[in-house]
Amino acid sequence: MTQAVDWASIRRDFPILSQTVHGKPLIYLDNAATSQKPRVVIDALRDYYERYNANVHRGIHELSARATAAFEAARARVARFINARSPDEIIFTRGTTEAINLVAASWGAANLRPGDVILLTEMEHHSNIVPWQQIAARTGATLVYLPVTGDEGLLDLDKLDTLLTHRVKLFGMVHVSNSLGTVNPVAELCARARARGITTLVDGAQSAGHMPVDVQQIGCDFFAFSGHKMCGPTGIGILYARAALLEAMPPYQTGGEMILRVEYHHTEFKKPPHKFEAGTPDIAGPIGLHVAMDYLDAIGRANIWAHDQALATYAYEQLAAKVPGVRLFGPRTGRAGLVSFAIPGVHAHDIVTFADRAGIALRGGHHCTQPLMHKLGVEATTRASFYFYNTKDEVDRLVEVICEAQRFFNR
Ligand code: 7TS
Repeated sequence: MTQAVDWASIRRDFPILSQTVHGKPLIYLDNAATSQKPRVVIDALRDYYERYNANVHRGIHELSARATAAFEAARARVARFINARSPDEIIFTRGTTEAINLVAASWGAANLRPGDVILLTEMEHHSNIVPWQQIAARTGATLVYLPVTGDEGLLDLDKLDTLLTHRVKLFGMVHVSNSLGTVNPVAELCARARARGITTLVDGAQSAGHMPVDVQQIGCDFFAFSGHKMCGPTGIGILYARAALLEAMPPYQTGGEMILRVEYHHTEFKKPPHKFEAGTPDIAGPIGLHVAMDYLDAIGRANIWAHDQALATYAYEQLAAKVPGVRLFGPRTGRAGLVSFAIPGVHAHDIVTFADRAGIALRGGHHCTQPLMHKLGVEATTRASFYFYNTKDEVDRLVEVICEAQRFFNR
């Protein structure tokens, strides 16, 4: 259920948005790369450094106790945010990329054998491809891809059953595509994999913080996401993993913090999640992310999702109607909060540079999905990605500027 939200007042929580760029009011439409931060999150970081900065899990002194309590409270908050069964299923990482690297290096090394198959989709971000290529090369496993249908950017689900062979050990899938805006039916995909005993990993970089996420309802084994794309600080990410998997997995990095006892020739590790967090962690990161999650839930993730979807659908329809020859990628309906498009004869980098002069922040390029770009037959797309502080007026201005850019470069 969505309810009336005072979006204009929420926008004022973001100090960075009330500035001009190249003499024009900033229109920030690069939220898929990173989101902006509300004042409460920035304040929480300063508060930590000004009042209780200390290392965690080791000091007996008061500041260390306070920092440790805040750090572990953030872990519990993440568990509630995605409905994990226990905080012990939450590992702090640097981001989605490190979370997936952890799974590939630890779970992959322990479970993959020559001839095994890692099934991915053709719309994965490089961070859910390259770590698997690396572990495949080390273990003798191979990579197979579930196809994307074409410009509408849907997964070819009819092919799934034939691809889910007994050789498949892991099925990795992106929840929301960062370059198409496709929302994949991850609960269904995970159910079909689980029925065959296949382990599943969902890349939630573009979904967490944008829509309600419930890992038990999705039914995945691993779920990875980044704090900085959901109003939190950079440098903090999350790996959710089912407890039984974490128990069985070997450590990722080793050293201080993750040990119970070390001898010169032998070490006993802590239990998860600490087994997977070697060294001094990012402490301010989880503390800031905790406040970000509270902030998002006060607005309501269903409200945010409805708002983002409405802006993206409106942008898609306006671009389709007003930009002659535009090629739009991803589904027309049911898309997440971004639009990705190409204009014949104009390079995406030229459009982004032109838009920048108008104060609009876009992204042009392959969006770290080069194989998908090759499949679509483009080198790059221009992408506008929205969040809850963006407005319909900003979309109107975007479409105006894209039309101006097209006239400018095609004159
Ligand atoms: N997976 C997806 C689907 C992503 O969109 C991104 C980042 C990542 C993984 C990696 O996240 P990180 O926080 O570890 O870097 N996507 C983008 C983007 O679309 N533009 O800049 C970064």
